[in-house]
Parts: sequence; C-alpha cells; structure tokens
Amino acid sequence: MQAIRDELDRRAIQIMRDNDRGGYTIPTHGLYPYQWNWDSAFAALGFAAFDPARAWREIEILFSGQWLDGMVPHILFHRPDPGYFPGPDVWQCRGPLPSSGITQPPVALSFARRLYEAAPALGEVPVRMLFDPMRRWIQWFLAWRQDRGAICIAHPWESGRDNAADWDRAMAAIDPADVGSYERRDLDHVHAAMRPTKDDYDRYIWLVQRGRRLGWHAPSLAVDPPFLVADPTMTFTLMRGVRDLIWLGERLGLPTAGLMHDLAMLEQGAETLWNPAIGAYDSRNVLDGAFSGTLSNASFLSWYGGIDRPELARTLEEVMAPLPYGVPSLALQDERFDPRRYWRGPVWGVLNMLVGMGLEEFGHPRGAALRAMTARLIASHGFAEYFDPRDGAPAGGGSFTWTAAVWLAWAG
Ligand code: 2M8
Repeated sequence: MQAIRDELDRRAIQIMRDNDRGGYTIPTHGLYPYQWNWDSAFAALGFAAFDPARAWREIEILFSGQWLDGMVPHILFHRPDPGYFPGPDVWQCRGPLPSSGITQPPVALSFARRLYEAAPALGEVPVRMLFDPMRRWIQWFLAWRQDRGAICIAHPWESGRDNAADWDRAMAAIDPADVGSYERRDLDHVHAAMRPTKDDYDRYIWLVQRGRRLGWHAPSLAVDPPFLVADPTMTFTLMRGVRDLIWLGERLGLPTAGLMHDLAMLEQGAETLWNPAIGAYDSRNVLDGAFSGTLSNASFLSWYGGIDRPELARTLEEVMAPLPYGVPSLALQDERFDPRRYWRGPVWGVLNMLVGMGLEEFGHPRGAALRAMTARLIASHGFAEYFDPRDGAPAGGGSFTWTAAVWLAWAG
C-alpha cells in the first residue's frame, strides 16, 4: 500500500514539474497552455508538499497580473501560444501582463493562509507583500460582482464551472447572432462530447466581444449586463477567503478593518442563494431573480465557506448515494445529467476537495469519506482533468496539474 502511495506521489510531483513553466504552472500541456487563476492556486498547494518556496512563487506571479482596479484575471498569457482560443489578441486587455478580462474563484486567498500555516517563517514576507493586493481583489468583487451580498459571475468562465446547467436559462437569454466566425482550438485536444457545445461557445465569445468593445472598463460593463448570475462557487470561496485573510491579518498585525463587515455581508448574501425547493444552495439569475434549480457540486461549498447547514447534509447524502467517487458536477437525478460533458455531470477532484475540506472542518464523517473516494478515484484512474462519476473513466485533458495537486495536498 505504501509503495503504491509513493509511486502516486512520484507521478503527481512529475506532473507538477512537467507543467511548470518557470514560476507558474499550466493546467495541462496542449489544451490549456497558460496560467489559469484558480488552477494556479491549487498548484501552489501541490508544490507546498515538496517545494514550499516554489508554492509562493506561483501566487506571487498570479498577483503580478492584477489590474489597477483590483481584479486578478482568470488567465495570464505569459507567452503567446496559438494552441488556445481565445488568446490575448481576442481579449485585448490592458493589465500589467497580457490577460483575460474576467476573474475566477478566489481560492488563492485561502490557500495563502494554508501555505503560511505550513511554514510561517517562509510565509511571512510573501503574506506581507500580498496582503494589500488580496484586500484589493476582495474590494473589486464587492464593488463589481455583488448582488444582495452574494457574488456574481458576469461570464460563465468566471465561475470555473464553464458549462454548468446553472447558467442554462441565463445563457439562453443571450442572442449571439452577430458573433461572427471563430475557430475553436479545444476540439483539437479533447472529443467534442466532453466539451461545451457550439451554442455555449458562441455566447462565451459574444460576451468577450462585448467586454472588448467596452474596453474592459468595469463601470461600463456594469450597465445593462447581458449575463449576471449570483453563484455559490464565488460566494463561498470569497467568504472563505475573507475569513482566511482576517486570520492572517490578525496573526501578523496587518489591517483587517472592514473585513468583518464584508464577511457579514457575504453571509447574508449566501442566504439569498438558499433554494428551499432543492434543499441546497443554488445559482440565482440576477436579471430575472429566478433560481436555476440545479444541484451542482458548488451547492455544497457552504461548509468550506464556514456555514454548517443540517438540511444540506441530507441533500448531500441523496446526491452522493448512487455514485462511488464523490460529488458530481450535476446530480444524477437531474434530467440534464451528462456523465462525460465537463461541468454537466463529471466529478472533479478540486471540487471534491473543497467540499470535503469544509465537511472535515465541521467534523462531518462525509468529509473523510469524500477524501477516501477521491484517493481511490485518482489511484485507479489517474490524474485526468475530470472523471465519469459512475465508473471513474478519465475524461478531458490528461496529466492535469490540479488533480496532481489534490493528490499531494489532500487526497493522497
Ligand atoms: C476550464 O475553463 C477554460 C476557460 O477558462 C476552458 O475550458 O477553456 C474550466 O474547467 C476552468 O475551471 C479551469 O480553470 C480551466 C483550466 O483548467 O479550464
């Protein structure tokens, strides 16, 4: 058993090293050749297991792309690579580095605390350096992505759960007739049945074209937004991030004024995402006020955010019961469940980890079970991007950084 573990550790470390581009890590060769925001945060946790200084470098480079208004982009295009669409020429953003014009779930805030706790002497300087940038990112979320205290996405890519069923109705309201022609590159790497559809992509690109037209100027983008959905992924990862930043500030004597108030607001915001009809947290379309009625893996992030909810534990039991490898990105019971299509059914190591860590912190036995299931999944099916939740068949890209990181930081 120990020999198998050691071999998996070795393979995971090798994947992290192979995907290291010198201070930042790509998610996987070919399909995703740039630095992605939350992938990088997970990468940092993976590195922390064998090279803590390299772990901080990952986060520092991520923040080197922060915009003047506080946003930390979802992709940093350090070196041009024609193998990914849409690249920097399509986004046309003007940050300190070529980047996309949207953000991603701010797990980096919380993982910075984990890195610090693992090695406080090494972490003190980076935390002092990153503290104000981290605060400014939080303020950006509250200024430009907040509705009734919940945190919204202005593009499906912001949630990280790109084609989740959560956005179906909100996406249907967009008419992308004038999007023009473009060439997808993802289908060169992964079978179309495992990726978002053309209807999805037309809308993704149409939203990028709108942002570009408006110069990625946050106040202009906020006028009559065509897509704005309050999302449990964003709300709970930011809530957790604020908690962890308060913890770091108190520990190091850094200014935390205002953060308690932000936290209280996010806790109220989370209440607006509770959908009694599904007994779980749900996405809420800000433009028409309607819940999406979707049980996703993000529905169970409240423990990670710091909120325990007994009714939610019951719903989690129902969602996990028929499946062997954890929380699917869409419940099997949902008629839209599609076991290989990306965020519409497959199980993802990263989401299992966030849900599981939260449950473990509250002492729920399901947390340890989820960790064991994730370990079994990776041990038997490798370090894929995501997996069929029924039999664990690997799907999407291979040799994936965040799956390796989940093994090193949590499951293994
Ligand atoms: C996926 O998203 C990108 C766009 O950002 C894509 O499909 O091109 C998502 O799974 C996202 O959560 C992830 O950060 C990214 C890189 O792994 O890939």
